[in-house]
Amino acid sequence: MKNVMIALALAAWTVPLHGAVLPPTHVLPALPYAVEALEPAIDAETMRIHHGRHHKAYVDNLNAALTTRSDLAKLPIESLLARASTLPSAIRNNRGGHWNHSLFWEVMAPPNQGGAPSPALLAAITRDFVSLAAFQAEFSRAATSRFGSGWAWLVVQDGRLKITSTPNQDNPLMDVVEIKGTPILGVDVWEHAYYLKYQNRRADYLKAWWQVVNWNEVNRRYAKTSKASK
Ligand code: MN3
Repeated sequence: MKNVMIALALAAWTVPLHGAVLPPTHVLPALPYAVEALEPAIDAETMRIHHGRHHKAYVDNLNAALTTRSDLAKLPIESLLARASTLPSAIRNNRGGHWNHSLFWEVMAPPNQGGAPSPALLAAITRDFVSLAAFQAEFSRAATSRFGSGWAWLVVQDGRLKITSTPNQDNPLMDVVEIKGTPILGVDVWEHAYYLKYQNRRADYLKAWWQVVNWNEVNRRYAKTSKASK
């Protein structure tokens, strides 16, 4: 009975007096593996802080920023990001941060457990970048040359693969970027992603990062975009 009373009290709390149900709040997704699972490429302490503090802060700050903008809180994610240029910076940065990190955890897997590019993805990579090695070199170049904080991406744009990078927590779904598309792989090159282990050696972080790319997830995301365009 006591539990029922608490449940009723909580339910009443989420429904304002005028009867409108508040939009759902964003939740920090659990990591799909243990914090130490990506070692030695990415150390446990970096993962613990990156997920538990940085990503959590984006989620918490996003929820706080949306409390006064229920109009924006109701929008599907694609529509929200597509109007990034008009968003308050707290919503643009924290929604981007939440989206980007949610992808980032999924496109990584413990060393040697991420599989390999599917025949379909490999064919597209070969078509658009000549070879897998050439693609990886160009992607790493985009990631190392991104000045300051940001991300490097592999996106699908009108059926073609493209490499791009964005500053801060922007991403290729936003209307503010030069190269738009659906991201299927992304790497965080903010210093908080690698500084504890690699200090200023971003190139070394990237070299190790390829060992923990979850190609199975990249393949899945690629297949989804090709299905959507048919
Ligand atoms: Mn980060």
